[in-house]
Amino acid sequence: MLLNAEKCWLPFLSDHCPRTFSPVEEARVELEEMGANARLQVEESMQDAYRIEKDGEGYVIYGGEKGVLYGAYQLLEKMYLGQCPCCGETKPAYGLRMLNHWDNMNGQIERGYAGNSFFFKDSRFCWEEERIRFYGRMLASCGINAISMNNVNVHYPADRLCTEELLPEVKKIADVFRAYGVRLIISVDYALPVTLGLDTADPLDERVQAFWEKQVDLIYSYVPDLCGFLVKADSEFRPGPYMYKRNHAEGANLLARALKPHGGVLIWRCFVYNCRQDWRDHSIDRPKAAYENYAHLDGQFEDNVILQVKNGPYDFQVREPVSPLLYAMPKTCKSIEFQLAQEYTGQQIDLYYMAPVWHEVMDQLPALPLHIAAVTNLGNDENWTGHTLAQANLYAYGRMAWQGKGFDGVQVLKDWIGLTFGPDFTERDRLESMMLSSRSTYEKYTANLGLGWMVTPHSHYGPDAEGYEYDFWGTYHRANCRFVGIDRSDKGTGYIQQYPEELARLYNDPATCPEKMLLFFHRMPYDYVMKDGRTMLQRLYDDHFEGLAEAEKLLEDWQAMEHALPEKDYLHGLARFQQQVKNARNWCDRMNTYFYRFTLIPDARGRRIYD
Ligand code: GCW
Repeated sequence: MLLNAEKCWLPFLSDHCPRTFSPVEEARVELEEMGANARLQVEESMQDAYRIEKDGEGYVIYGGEKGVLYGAYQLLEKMYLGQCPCCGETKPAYGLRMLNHWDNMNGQIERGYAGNSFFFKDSRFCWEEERIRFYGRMLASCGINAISMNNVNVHYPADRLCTEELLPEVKKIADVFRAYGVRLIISVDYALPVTLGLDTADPLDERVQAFWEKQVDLIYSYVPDLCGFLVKADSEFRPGPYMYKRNHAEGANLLARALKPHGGVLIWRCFVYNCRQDWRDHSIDRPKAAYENYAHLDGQFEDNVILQVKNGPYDFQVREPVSPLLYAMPKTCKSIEFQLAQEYTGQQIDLYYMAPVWHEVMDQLPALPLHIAAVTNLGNDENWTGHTLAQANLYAYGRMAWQGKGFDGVQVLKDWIGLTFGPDFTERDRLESMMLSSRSTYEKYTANLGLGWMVTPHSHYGPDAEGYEYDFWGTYHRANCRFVGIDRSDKGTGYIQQYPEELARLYNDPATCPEKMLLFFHRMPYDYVMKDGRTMLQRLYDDHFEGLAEAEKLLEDWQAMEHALPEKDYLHGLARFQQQVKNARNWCDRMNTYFYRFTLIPDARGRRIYD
């Protein structure tokens, strides 16, 4: 049984192949060692797709250049797990299956919970080829085909990644990733023309256009298959076209036009909102922002622009509705952005398997966007992800990006457990059920009924019911002694009207609104009677108590698995589950007390709520 963190879910890959072997050759050697004779048949037109067949001599993997690599990894995986490897043609649901690192060049990772960057340190590139190669295999093995290394908040000297200063280094790392079918994306600073000497970055200024054309030509002379640029503009103090009174189509098209002759794409984030709101001002409602900034621009973007929209309208809270922008803009190419980094979801200490969230989003969207992205949960920790079990989110994300609506988060988890802990791991059912219930447990003790943001400001870890209440970020719940939540119906902020009619109708009425999002969409009295007869307040109390009990059960379950785990890994997990129980207790007590102090209504079941 294996829990070699460095190896993660690729137990069948050994290090004995000479470095000169291509990833495909390497995979073929591994297959031979597993007793499978495999021939690879490249059919260029198949691109990323592959098909595995069996004949008298063994397996044949048909696929495009990348497809055969995906197929070879899939065959290895299936053989290791003892599953049937033959498949009809399988092709990815999304074209670009991206990971966005938020790594700063000083080595720190914004919202990183697994150590420091494995790309950068002390304001320069700093990477070990072995680790990057291994990372390339991890990505290819689950089908991810593009990554950005540097943070979307581009700080000096990362703005120089697209200049002569750092391009030779970008080229070197791109060469390593290329072998695994992974293309690079550079996060660029919209104000680069100004940094490098122009007096403006106005997208309609010809000098700015000429600047970007020249810069992009230079970049492609180093990295001819660069995927493109990723931009966070006019958001959270980043520069952007609004500084020049231009809209975001004008802003994005500037870069898109420069990239187009090289086949590059411009990925433009839609995370734009007023982050200087006055809490006294009820006329602004932050979740409305993305739609308000973009929806009316449909049809105005160049065809190589991809608008990258966060899955929810706020910011990766435990539970949010699907962003209304994902239903809008039929003429514009979009990408959906998830966050594997557990910023609001336990920071890779508390257990949180994300597949249920992805299912909710995909089940609800009538049509998937063409591309998908996720903020990584990786760092230079020995086990890549801080909590070893958080690796499952990366693996499952890749699978989900491949399978789209057909994604089965339970089966993928079973596979990940088998690959990581060995096919004979005796505790797999227990581990599976711990992970499958983890999101619901976390939601119960931290963020009930769609209430988010009750977290410690800045770190976003631990409870603070009013931490953001009087701040300028626009994330209020406005609790008082009778009500909590924001009315986003047609009588309130009108946010709900951004949805297609049928959904808007469903959400608009508290009686039909899904209860798990009740307080996101509505401002409700504490004595509102929920569908099961409990009052809303009692439901808040119960959820917190249940969440704590479930966190305690997770710890017990982990302790019961001690016999099946290597000591080091057991102890690593143990410390995290113990911390999770402390966290859950803190959340439970503080949140229940918060609501009790407002209402003075005790728990109907007589449990202790501190006053
Ligand atoms: O959630 C917020 C984070 C920021 C992040 C921003 C974004 C990279 O707190 O750290 O900045 O989202 O998505 O741009």
